[in-house]
Amino acid sequence: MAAKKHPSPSSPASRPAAAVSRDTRGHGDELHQGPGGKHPPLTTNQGIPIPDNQNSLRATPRGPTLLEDFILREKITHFDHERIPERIVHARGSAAHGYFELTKSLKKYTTARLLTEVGARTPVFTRFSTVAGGAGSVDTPRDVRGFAVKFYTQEGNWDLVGNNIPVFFIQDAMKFPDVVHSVKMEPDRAFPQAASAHDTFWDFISLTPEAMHMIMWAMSDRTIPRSLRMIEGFGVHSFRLLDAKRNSTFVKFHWRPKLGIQSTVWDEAVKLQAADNDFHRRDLFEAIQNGAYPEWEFAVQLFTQEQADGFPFDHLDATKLIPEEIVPLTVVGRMVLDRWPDNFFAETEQVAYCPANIVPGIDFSNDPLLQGRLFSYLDTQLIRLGGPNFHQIPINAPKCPFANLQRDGHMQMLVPKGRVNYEPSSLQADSPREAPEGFRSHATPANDGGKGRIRAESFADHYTQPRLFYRSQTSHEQAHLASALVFELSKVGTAHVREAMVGHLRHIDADLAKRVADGLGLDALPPAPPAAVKPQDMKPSPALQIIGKMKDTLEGRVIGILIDDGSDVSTIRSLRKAAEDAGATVKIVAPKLGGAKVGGGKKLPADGQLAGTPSTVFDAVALVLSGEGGKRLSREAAAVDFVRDAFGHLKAIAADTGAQAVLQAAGIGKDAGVVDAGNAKSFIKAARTRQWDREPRVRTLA
Ligand code: HDE
Repeated sequence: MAAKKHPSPSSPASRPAAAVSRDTRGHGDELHQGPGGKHPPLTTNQGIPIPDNQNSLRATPRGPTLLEDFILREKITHFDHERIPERIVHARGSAAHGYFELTKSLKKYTTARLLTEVGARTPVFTRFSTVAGGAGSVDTPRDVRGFAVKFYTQEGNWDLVGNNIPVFFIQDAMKFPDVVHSVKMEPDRAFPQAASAHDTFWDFISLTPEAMHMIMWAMSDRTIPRSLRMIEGFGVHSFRLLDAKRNSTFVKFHWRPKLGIQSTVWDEAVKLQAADNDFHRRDLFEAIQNGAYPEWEFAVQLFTQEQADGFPFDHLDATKLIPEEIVPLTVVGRMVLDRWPDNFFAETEQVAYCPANIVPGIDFSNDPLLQGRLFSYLDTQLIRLGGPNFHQIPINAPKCPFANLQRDGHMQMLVPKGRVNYEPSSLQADSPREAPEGFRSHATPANDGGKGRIRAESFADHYTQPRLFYRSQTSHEQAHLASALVFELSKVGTAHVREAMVGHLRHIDADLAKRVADGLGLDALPPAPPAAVKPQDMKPSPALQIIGKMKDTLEGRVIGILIDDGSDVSTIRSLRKAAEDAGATVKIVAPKLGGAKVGGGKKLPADGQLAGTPSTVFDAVALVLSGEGGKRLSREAAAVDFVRDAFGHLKAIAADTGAQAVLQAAGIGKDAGVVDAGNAKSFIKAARTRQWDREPRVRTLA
């Protein structure tokens, strides 16, 4: 009996019982199945063709379902296992494929081919992440960003697993579970998600003086980046480069974004969490889809043991940085990300970075934090990816030949041939043998001092570098940092924790401590804890700023133009042209997605509907409205907020005469960043930066 056609297989309840057939081919024929093409037959994982993907095998048309239905069981079982345990840290991430190109040879220092062959391109897969939140959390919390690069070199995979901050919270891997437990959601209540502003984090930090330098960075605008395309990256630890004779030079690795470094302001980051949970992921995706490939310079700081001995800090302590003013950066290459992954799970989720993946010519230093990491990543991946063969997953597999005698285990994908799975052996001509030119470690002399659980005295200075960081900032950035501390500590319910933190700040900078104490409403400055080493004044390092280093450019930025029926088309056109000429992307926002009838009655389609496209997602905004449109939108909260937030987030605003009604409703006065929409040139000039001088007018900073 032929099946009676039914328009929706998903609503079988509406189907008359008499029309039901065991032969269901043809259901859905009337549904639109997308563009034509050559569709391969649907099969099970065993390759068995599936004739019906709509109905399970039932004993009768109305059930029960049969256990025999291997197609259903396979499909559901696979679904049940679709989630693997997410990363305990850095769970939320976005990644892209690309390449690394060497521009300057480091031949003098290393044998690593990727660092010696100028012009050679090495494929990379780079994953950016937040640290504290779960995989489904938002993109713009105040948090450190992971910056992990897998180089698929001809000599094996090298993973440079870094962050967007050059120092870390702790000096010893022993403390990592503690710092992570403290920042994650509190175990009894399961909140807050993706936030450090809570008691357990600040409790741990207030009892961990070595964290103070990282805290300065974490409370700075570095942790609220505008875009993943605009963050710096750091390998953090000292590594070694080894030449052919295994002579060692120390090295710190740096990534510097071509678009310049840029951050949001805190209120903007908070509102972005509502406007677009995926703000950074979408931004990276759109840039790559549009061919505006994100790019970073790769730079090294090279220094000898003798130089290191002269530093006023221990470079093996991951809470310390080497100011660029002491050891300058040398740019040796660039990384371009030019391909979005085909599948998020297979690639971004399953990629397994490991600082222990290193190639001949590069080596580790003794940094005790790095040493602990060398153990942790493989261990976590064994459980996260389900067994010892995760290196065979395509995203993790080296792109050079690899062969060894490791065998079997869960999910073995390879089919090794022959009898020989041991070494030494004499039975098989093609069994793998040792490679004399392979990876060798530096013969580092054993440290003086005996074995023990000892923290070196050279690690004891916890306040000099936080002071260096704070004092190197512009006054705007200092105010942001002090305000961030006030914000975070105001979410801490326990008074003694708040006070202990202010006590630490007194060692860093007296004015900072006072500002934060004032902001918290403390009546008196709490006592400073004892300091093992009195902080020193280092020469300020302007390289540690963001504002001072921002590039004067609109390249890679996005301008939003709010329009409505009757908007002047020539103003829109000239703003668009000026913005695009300056390298920005333009998006039209209108009350209706279908667009607005602009001057001349032509309809201009919108890229975003006003209610769902607040100004937080733009770098600068323009309002081009007729008198009528301006009046209408001045009564529309989304339009008033659009311009009020742009003003509050220190963005340039262009407005024509019709738009003045909206500006008035938002209480916006004139300043250098509020310009006439008819003057595209001055708008572009204002849009190239944030209006920092406006800030004291719109919010009270600590
Ligand atoms: Fe990680 N870290 N980490 N970390 N880390 C992980 O590995 C760990 C540290 C970093 O996009 C985990 O596969 C220990 C510093 C990034 O997949 C885990 C210590 C830096 C990523 C782990 C540190 C990092 C991770 C969790 C202290 C900057 C994400 C899942 C000794 C230099 C990589 C995983 C990606 C991920 C352990 C400290 C960066 C648990 C024990 C310092 C970017 O193995």
